[in-house]
Amino acid sequence: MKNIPLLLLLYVALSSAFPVAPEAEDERKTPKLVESYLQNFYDLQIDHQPRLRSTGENHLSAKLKEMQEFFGLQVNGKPDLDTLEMMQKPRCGVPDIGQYALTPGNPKWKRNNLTYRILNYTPEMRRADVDEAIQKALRVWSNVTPLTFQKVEDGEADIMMSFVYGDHRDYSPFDGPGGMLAHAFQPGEGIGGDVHFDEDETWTKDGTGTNLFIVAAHELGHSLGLSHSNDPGALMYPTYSYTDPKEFLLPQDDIDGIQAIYGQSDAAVQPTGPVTPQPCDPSLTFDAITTLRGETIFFKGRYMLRKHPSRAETELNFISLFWPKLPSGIQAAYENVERDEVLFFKEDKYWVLRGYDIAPGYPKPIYRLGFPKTVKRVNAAYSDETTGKTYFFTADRYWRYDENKRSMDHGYPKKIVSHFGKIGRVDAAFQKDGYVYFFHGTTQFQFDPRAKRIVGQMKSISWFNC
Ligand code: 01S
Ligand code: CA
Ligand code: ZN
Ligand code: ZN
Repeated sequence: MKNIPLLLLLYVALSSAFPVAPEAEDERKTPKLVESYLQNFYDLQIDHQPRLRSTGENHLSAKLKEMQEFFGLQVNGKPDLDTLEMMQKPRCGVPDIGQYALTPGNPKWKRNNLTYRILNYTPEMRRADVDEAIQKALRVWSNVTPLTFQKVEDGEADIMMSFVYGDHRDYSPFDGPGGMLAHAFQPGEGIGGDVHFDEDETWTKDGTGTNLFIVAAHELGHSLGLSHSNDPGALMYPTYSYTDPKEFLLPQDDIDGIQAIYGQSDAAVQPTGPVTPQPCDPSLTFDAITTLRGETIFFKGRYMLRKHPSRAETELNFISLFWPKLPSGIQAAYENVERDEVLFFKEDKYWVLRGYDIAPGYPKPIYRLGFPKTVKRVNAAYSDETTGKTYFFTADRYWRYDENKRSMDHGYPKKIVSHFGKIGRVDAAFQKDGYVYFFHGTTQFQFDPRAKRIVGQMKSISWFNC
């Protein structure tokens, strides 16, 4: 069995008929509510098939403990009254927790000091660039665990990596360009831990072709015992999505997964990673918000949440999926409806979106808009369609820009509090249907520009039908 790559192993584990384990009896008596709740929100797999489990811990009880921990209940793994009560409360339909998955059977390396070897190189990349991509991919995991990786040049290493194509005699042939990009074997002897890259892909060190670093980091997750995650932002999510290696941060879901196997890093300060935003998380805050041709786009880290006025659900995407040229961590954005443009700001630079594409020649420095060179960032912006004035927020001041004259109005900056009232620092702002919405942490203020006063206060997530 150790000679079959990960995906086949998954299949075998789910389909074979092992003798009924004692815990399966308990699972049958569990109330339907508990089962369906844990299925919906905690990725509980119920196939009424016993599974291969090395810990011997009841799967359902483990999920119950996870849920009890999340809600601050007594962690006993039993569906007691408090737990049942919590499950019956109305809630948002988005799962609560990271969706990482361990490989069935929970295989893991028994040593923390592992070796790796690069057996051959791809002709499309310089050797040094391959070495660097692999080293960086290993560091992704060693940074958050007690694991270390040492490169060896010959002999048998724990993790053997190679570029191969088509049928390469492990019963998992590659499929030519596209489709399957690589695969890896779960921890174990021999082929265990090994990584194969499909040589029919165009491997690169940047965003063209297939980025070797990103795929290697994902495969190494398998080599260490992780399976695929349901968290769309996780590295272990099954599909490839490009992130600039210079900006890459291991998502929290993957950190949680690998630490569940190997424990925390030896570092004094435990590293944390980006959490995939969940629209109904009441603690959600935003980097920037803008309207775009009738939709409202909320920016958070490398993500954007898209809300269409007539659609109930909110769409979560990587910013890079729509606009590969934009960085993550957009700090301000506004729409100029008249010109059908959206401006994005990060640090002292801005980009212009014309229609659905970033205009050529950007980013440009924000002093071109009339800011003094001492202004290094904009926190929020919105444009008033009716007056053609755009408002920029920096710390406790705001600036006013004239879209018709294309210049900053005189007499600015002014104090935010003098015109908008006690809204504090502004994280994000947008204008919609005559009102301006200001976001400050998890609080949102509705401002009426005609009455020049705040007319409402809501949670920042009020737009997502939670
Ligand atoms: N390897 O780890 C994979 O997940 C395979 C699919 C299995 C059938 C082996 C794969 O190549 N998946 C594609 C992929 O992009 C979709 N994997 C790498 C990644 O970075 N997510
Ligand atoms: Ca392929
Ligand atoms: Zn292979
Ligand atoms: Zn995978």
